[in-house]
Amino acid sequence: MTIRNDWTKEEISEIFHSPVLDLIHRAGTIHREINDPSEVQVCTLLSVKTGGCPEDCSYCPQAARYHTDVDVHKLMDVEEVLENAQNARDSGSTRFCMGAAWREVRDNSDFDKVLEMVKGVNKMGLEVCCTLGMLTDEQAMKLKEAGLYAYNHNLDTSEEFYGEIISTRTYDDRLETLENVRNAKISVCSGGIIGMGETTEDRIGMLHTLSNLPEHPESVPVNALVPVEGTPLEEQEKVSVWEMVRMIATARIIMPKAMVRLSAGRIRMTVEEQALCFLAGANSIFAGDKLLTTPNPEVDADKKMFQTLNLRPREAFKNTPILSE
Ligand code: SAM
Ligand code: DTB
Ligand code: SF4
Repeated sequence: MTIRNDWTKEEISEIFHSPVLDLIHRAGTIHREINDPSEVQVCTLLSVKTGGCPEDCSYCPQAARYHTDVDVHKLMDVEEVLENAQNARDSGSTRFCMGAAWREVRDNSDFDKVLEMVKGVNKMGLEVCCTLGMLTDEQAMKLKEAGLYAYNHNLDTSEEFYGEIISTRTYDDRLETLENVRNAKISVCSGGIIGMGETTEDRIGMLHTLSNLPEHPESVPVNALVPVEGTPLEEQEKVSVWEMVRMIATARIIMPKAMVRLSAGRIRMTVEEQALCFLAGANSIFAGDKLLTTPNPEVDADKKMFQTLNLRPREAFKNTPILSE
């Protein structure tokens, strides 16, 4: 399997626009060459610092400037976070991702506390992931030393559309953080959101940027917008399953070794729709009845879905390149 970092937009567009059943077949074939298609990684999210964020991301319920129902909460205590991680592990999760509504990490006692959380979760044998906003080189190194396995930092959309969604930071800021994460030898998790009013070209543009990074992200989350009352995108229409399928399948074909994560938006998808996403190469989900602040399917409903589709939770650290110490 050749891994390419020189995809052109035209090539990606051709794949993206191919007849949908052909697209699913092609992506599914590649998926089966690399992964056991009956394995899906189960990840758990926890919002360790909620709301009050100074940024203006139009989709986000945690931005202080929008009037949403989110309860603002300061950074959680280390023990409480570790209890949550233990529960997540007990219910079958192998990756635990801690999210903070920060623009960027600051070198203060809150960051020291996050480093303690990372250490504790790592000791439990979970893949520990964080999403804390922008990071410097040094902060990335400190997280690595504490045992961080992965860092989530989404490009969200194309470079061209980015300014329509967020004005308080640039696409280049995002790319710089991804570079800092990569340099620190932390596994990269980066993807985006569909259903924000972007065009198909924007979706292809984002996939083009991700697939032409010097190394592909090890994990690519595909989120469907969860429209939240009070945010500028509250009225956006739901995306169809075929749009999710096209994103997932194209990501699988152009970044074959990445974990492609069927992320936000499952709450409005049927089991049949999710099955199409797994056929198209998705091999990871977020479980637990809450994502960061918005609802997600109940744990029991997901257990039932796994039984119906004969899926198994994937073990931690499987087939992931050993990121050298
Ligand atoms: N503050 C950090 C940042 O922006 O990088 C980390 C947390 S932020 C909530 C993580 C990601 O969640 C965003 O990049 C975005 O892709 C996703 N997200 C936030 N709100 C969403 C929504 N309403 N629907 C779908 N995805 C959303
Ligand atoms: C990602 O791409 N999706 C997750 C995770 N990375 C951090 C977050 C989805 C958040 C959805 C909105 C919320 O629950 O607040
Ligand atoms: Fe803040 Fe992250 Fe939400 Fe943007 S996506 S408003 S940076 S929490």
